[in-house]
Parts: sequence; C-alpha cells; structure tokens
Amino acid sequence: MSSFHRDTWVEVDLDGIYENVQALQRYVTEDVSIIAVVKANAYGHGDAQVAKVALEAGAKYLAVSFLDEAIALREQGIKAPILVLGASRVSDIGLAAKENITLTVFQKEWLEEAESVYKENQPIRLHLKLDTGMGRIGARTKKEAVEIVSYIKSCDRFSLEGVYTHFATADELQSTYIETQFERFSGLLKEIKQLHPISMIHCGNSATALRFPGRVFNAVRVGIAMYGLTPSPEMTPILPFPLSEAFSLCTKLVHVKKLDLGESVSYGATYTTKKEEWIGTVPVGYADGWTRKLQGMNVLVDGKLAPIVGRVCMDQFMIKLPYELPLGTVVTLIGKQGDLQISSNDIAEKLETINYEIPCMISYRVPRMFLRNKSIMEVRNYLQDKPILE
Ligand code: PMH
Repeated sequence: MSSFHRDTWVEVDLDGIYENVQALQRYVTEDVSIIAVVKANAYGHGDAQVAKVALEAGAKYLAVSFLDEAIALREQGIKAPILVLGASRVSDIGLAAKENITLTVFQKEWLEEAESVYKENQPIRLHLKLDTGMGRIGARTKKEAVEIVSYIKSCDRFSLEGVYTHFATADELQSTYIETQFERFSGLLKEIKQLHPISMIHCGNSATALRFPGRVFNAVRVGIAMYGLTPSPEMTPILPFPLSEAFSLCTKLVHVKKLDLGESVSYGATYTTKKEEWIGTVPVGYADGWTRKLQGMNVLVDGKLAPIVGRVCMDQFMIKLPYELPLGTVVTLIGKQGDLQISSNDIAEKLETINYEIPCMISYRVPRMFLRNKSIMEVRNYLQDKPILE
C-alpha cells in the first residue's frame, strides 16, 4: 500500500466479477453472448481491468457510452470487439473504423453525412438502436428503421452487425411496460430481418437477463449484476443466484482526539458532543465523491459501526469512535469488517438514489486497487493515469 501517497483506496474484487460473469453466462446459457458494459470506467471499478476479467470469464463483447472510452480500452491493450452505445460524431467515424470499434446508428441523416465524409475502405461496423419505449435514442417507427437498414444495405462501407433496444422498466416487477417494449421490438425486428440478416440481437440489461433469461435473443448487455449489485431493491428477493459485490472503499484514521462535553465539530458547528467523546478524522471528502449528504451515515471501524458527525468537508470528515483507537486504524466506508457490511445499497438508500450511482461517484482522486486470485494484482492511480504497481 506504500506505492501511492494516500491511505485511501478502492478495492475492486476482480475474482468476484469473474464469478458473477460466469454465473450469468451459465444462467443465460452458452447460446447467449455476454456484452460486458464497462462504460464510465466500468461503473467506477476500472475499465481495462474489469474488461479483461470479464473477457476471461467468457464475455464476447464490451460496451461503452462514448468513443473516447472505447479508444481508452484499445490503448490499454484490449482487442475484443467494443460497441459504443451512445451517439458518435460523424467526424470520428474514421477513427472508429481504424480502431475496429462498433458504432450505434439510429438516424438516416447520420448515415448520409457519414457516407459523404468517410472515404476509407475499412467498413464501419454498426448496431442499429431501436427506441421501443425508453425515449432516449433510437429509431422509433418501422419507416425509420427500414430506411436506415435499406441505406446501410446500399452502401458497402457500412456493415450492419446488430440490432438492439433498451428497456425502461426491466428492474420493476410489474411487467406491463416491458411486455409492450418486447412486442414493439419483435415487430420491428421482423421487418428488419426481411431486409438484412442480423447476427447479433440484444434487448436485455442485467435485470432483463435475470428475469427473462429465455427471451433475450442472442446477446445481453450486462453491467450492474457483473459488479455484484442487484438492479433494484425489489429484485433482491427474486435473484436466481447470489452475486458478489466487488467494490469496497477504505481509508485510515489520520487523527484521534478526546473532546469534552459541548465541543463542536466541522463547518457550521452542526454537531456538538453530548459527553466526552472520542472523535476520529478520516481523510476522505466530497471531492472524493463522499457527498455532504452522507453526514449521519455509519462507517466501520474496529469491526463496529461509527457515525459521521458534523459536515463532510472537501477532503476530510469526522466520525464518533466507539473508544480510543490508534492512528492508522482502517476505516471501511463501503465493504466488510468482521460480520458487518456497508453495501453500496446502504449508501444509495441514505442518498435516496440507486446503487449504480455509488461506485460511479467515487472520484478519480481515489486510487483503485485490484484483487485477483485473492491478491493485489495492480494499483492504479487515475490522477497519474498509469498503473503504479503491477
Ligand atoms: N445497455 C444500455 C444501453 C445501458 O444504457 C445500460 C446501463 C446497460 C445496457 C447495462 O445495464 P445494467 O447495468 O442495468 O445491466 N445504462 C445505465 C444508464 O444509462 N443509467 O444507468 C444505467
């Protein structure tokens, strides 16, 4: 731990991610390809490290949001196919083709402009996105979809590999809306397949894969479940197999003191001791993503719960210790100590948000430490943008 200059780190359990991908693969069967969704730095877990372990575990494809994220993976030696799920600029098509990156198409105008701008011979691999009810990006009507597919067919620099859609309510147990989306997708697919053979068809995220394994066509785009988190609290009781949560956040006490009764702590002096209390200072703050709304949340120290007292500062916050503890004692903000666990789900509940947001919000300032085969494989400090221990 001495090779970065800060005693705060994220621990990413790559063994857990490997097991989650394998369990998902067994569940959807070998006929369905796993597309590992590693956008947003793999939901904060570390893009290349997660991508490599997901591929080792059987994933066939990777997905990101933006071309820059795909290029970053190529620069880190990832050769597997990568799909950009979001919109890409026509001016960047040449770069995508050169790096062998698959783009998402959903507008005929984009294709027309692409054809006039892109003059290389290397074909551009495309997946057509259909908007069946998410209302985000995608062709919505049969007319739009048919026009796009016909255009692609007429131009040999475009190659249509896949068709996909995204569900808005897959993680809700009420199924009316998702059934409508399934129906619209099937209807549009039928028209498209009459025009063009499609080798990859995908509609499912983690929740869809877990709830409707037999209805996901031949690929699924899996994010949150790969990281070991349940897509929504209401799905927890119906999970078909256990998932292993991969993300922990730890630090160490940098200051410990006994305060007299009636002393206050942090900005605004919002917390005042009710008796003599041991107060510990933790070197993590809102600039690390540990937002001010986490005042009052517990952390784990010496195997016990300890509440955050007073306001969270930019780089530090204070906790009420159960008793005097030595400097350097490990404090777990997310993760396990002994029998106790603070899950990203608990942080999400406190912040009234979804668990997806929690690992994403822990900023680049916190080094990521990767565990594989139960030991440290690499430590990466995104401030320096290079591994500092391999
Ligand atoms: N496919 C698309 C198009 C997505 O946007 C996402 C996640 C996934 C697959 C993976 O979903 P999962 O993590 O539930 O398995 N996208 C987002 C999003 O845009 N906001 O939160 C999750």
